[in-house]
Order: sequence, then C-alpha cells, then structure tokens
Amino acid sequence: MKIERVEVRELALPLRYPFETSFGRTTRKEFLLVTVSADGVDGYGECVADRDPYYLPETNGTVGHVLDEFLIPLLLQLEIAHPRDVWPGLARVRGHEMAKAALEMAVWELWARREGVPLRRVLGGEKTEIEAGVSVGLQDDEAALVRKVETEIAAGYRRIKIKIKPGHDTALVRALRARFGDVPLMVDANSAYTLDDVPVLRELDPMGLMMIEQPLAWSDIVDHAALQRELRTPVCLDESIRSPDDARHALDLGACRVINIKAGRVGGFATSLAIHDLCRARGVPVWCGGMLESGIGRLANVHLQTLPGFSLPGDTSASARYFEEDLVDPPVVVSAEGRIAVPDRPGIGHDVVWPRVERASVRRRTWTP
Ligand code: OSB
Ligand code: MG
Repeated sequence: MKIERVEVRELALPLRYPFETSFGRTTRKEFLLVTVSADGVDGYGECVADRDPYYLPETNGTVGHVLDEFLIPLLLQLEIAHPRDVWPGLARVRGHEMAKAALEMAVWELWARREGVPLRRVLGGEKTEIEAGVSVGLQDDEAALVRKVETEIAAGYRRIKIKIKPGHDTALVRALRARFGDVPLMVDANSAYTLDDVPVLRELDPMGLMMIEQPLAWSDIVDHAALQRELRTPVCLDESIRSPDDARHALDLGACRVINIKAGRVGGFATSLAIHDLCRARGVPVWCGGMLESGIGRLANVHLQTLPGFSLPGDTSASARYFEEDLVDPPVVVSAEGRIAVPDRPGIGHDVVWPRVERASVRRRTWTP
C-alpha cells in the first residue's frame, strides 16, 4: 500500500468542564487530526499534542512543522506491507513521538478499514469490552472534589484517579478515603515533586493507593527508581516512558511497577505493542492513559486496551464528560457497570461526523506525492 494523500487539520473543541493538572488548566481542546488515504479509503489519527509544551515538549506547532517538513514526505515514499512498517520508516526523525504517532495510528486505522475489520483485530486485541476509569482534575476545594468523585462512582467508573500537586495531596486522599472507603483510587502528580518531597509521598503510602503516577520529573527514570525503593505503593510512569527502550530501562532499574501506555506519547501503536509485550513478559500491568481526546482518539484507545496486558482500568471515559457534541456518532458511552463496548465495525468503528469536524477546524493542509 502507498499513501496517496495526507490531510492535517487543526481543530478546537470547547471542553464542558475545565481540566486542571499540576502543569496547568485547559478549557479548550486544541489538536491536530491526520487523515491518510489509499485505495479510496481514509484512516484517522488524532494527535495528543496540545498548544503548549507543559505536559511534554511537543506542541501543535512543533508537530505541524515536523509533519510538514519531514514525516509526511517520508511517509509518502513508503511502500507499506503492514502498518508496523511505518514506525521504522520514520526512524530517521529522532524524537517527535506525538507527531509520528498521529501519522502511524492513522495508517493502522486505514489498514483496518481497508481490511473491513475493527482496529482491535489488526492490533491483536481480543476483548469485546473494556473497563473504564476516570481522571479527575484538581478542583477548587476539597468539597468540590468529593462531589465530583461521588458523581463518577455513581456513574459506574471502576477506578478513580485524582490529580495532585504539592500542598494538594495527602488531605485530598484522606478526604476521599473517609467518604468512599476502599474504592480503587490512585493519584497522578504530572511531575510536580522532587526527591526532596519523599516525606510527603511516604505519607501517601499507608492510604491504599493502587499507584502513584509520575511523581518526579518528566524525563527522569533514575530518581523514580530511588523513590520506588522508599515506597510500598507502586510507582506508575507516564511522561517518562516515550519508547520501548525507556520502558525496559525503567523496569530494569526498578523505577516503576506499572506503566501507563498512551500510544500518542510513545510514537504510535507499534511501539505501544512492544511496550505491552515487554511488560506482559515481565508480569508488569499496563493501562491505557488518555489526553482528553475527541471520540476519534478515544476510540483508538478503546481498541488498544483490548490487548491482554491491559489488566487495569484506564483513563478512557465517556465522551459526555468532555464534550457537548463529540466528533463521532454514536459518542463513546460507559455502562452502569463501568464498561465500554468495543465497536465491531471497521476501523475505530463509529462514524466520524464530518460537518462537526469542519465546524471545529481552524486550519487545513493536504499533501500528495
Ligand atoms: O497525565 O494522564 C495525564 C490529561 C492531559 C494530559 C495528561 C494527562 C491527562 C489526564 C486525563 O489524566 C485523562 C483523560 O481523561 O483523557
Ligand atoms: Mg499521567
């Protein structure tokens, strides 16, 4: 297969509720959507970069530049016998995992549609439903957090993750434990702590958390290994794992006991599968993270977590938690038991509502060989 056309759109979708983490507050989802075409079929890939470099270094601007100048010209040259060929075909470009992932994931999606099978089948996943968790952002105060978590538990979610930052950590967890008992609970710091904070992080240790996600620096593995030695609670890495080698290094050094896989962060599906396989061989659980994706990226995440190593609920929750009107029809819904059905139709398996994509688009470019 040869890619005959690539389209990159820049979209903006208002969020129903602001989402706040230790690195900032978002009120509007701004992202790039890649469409690749071959043999009369289109495939979609949603980029996880944001407008700013506060989570990881890439931004919509750097992604646009690297796609435009380097990655799309490389992709248009490739003879693709299987979507797993795309990652090595782009290897000459170093880093820029989010940019690569958007292109690569679009090719997998196109491939699934061309074959007439759901994306999960091309990825090798077997589950027909997945367990949904939620990521709850920092709230104005403790009472607001308790109310928010109450709503999510009532909605059926199987695991609650809350965002923490220095000064907004142990008291929040204590309040949730007091109100909700031993509900499956974890925290995500998005790199807001350092090894000087070991005493605070140790205060979390007796609180029965499933894990503490990315407490230390975004590019660190070594300090996390030192921290994990000080804690009984498993450390989970997100930002620090951007390749299969990062995952191997982290496991070899004992820097974490769980890995959050976001295909968009690690360069796409091929590298996600490699990290999944590595962790599975070593008995390390993985789960699928989220980046406030529209239904397009959200459904890609649904298919990825049909693989057997995704043994913990992830951050994939219902479209309605984020958007008045998602870009896919039907939207992603979560059952009262906290499960999401994996679509059985080709590709991501829900229709992309093109007039909504058009309405949300602020810029658009196309490439042909
Ligand atoms: O660290 O997992 C994260 C959102 C944006 C950037 C980073 C993260 C998140 C989330 C939200 O936790 C997950 C979601 O609801 O999509
Ligand atoms: Mg995270």
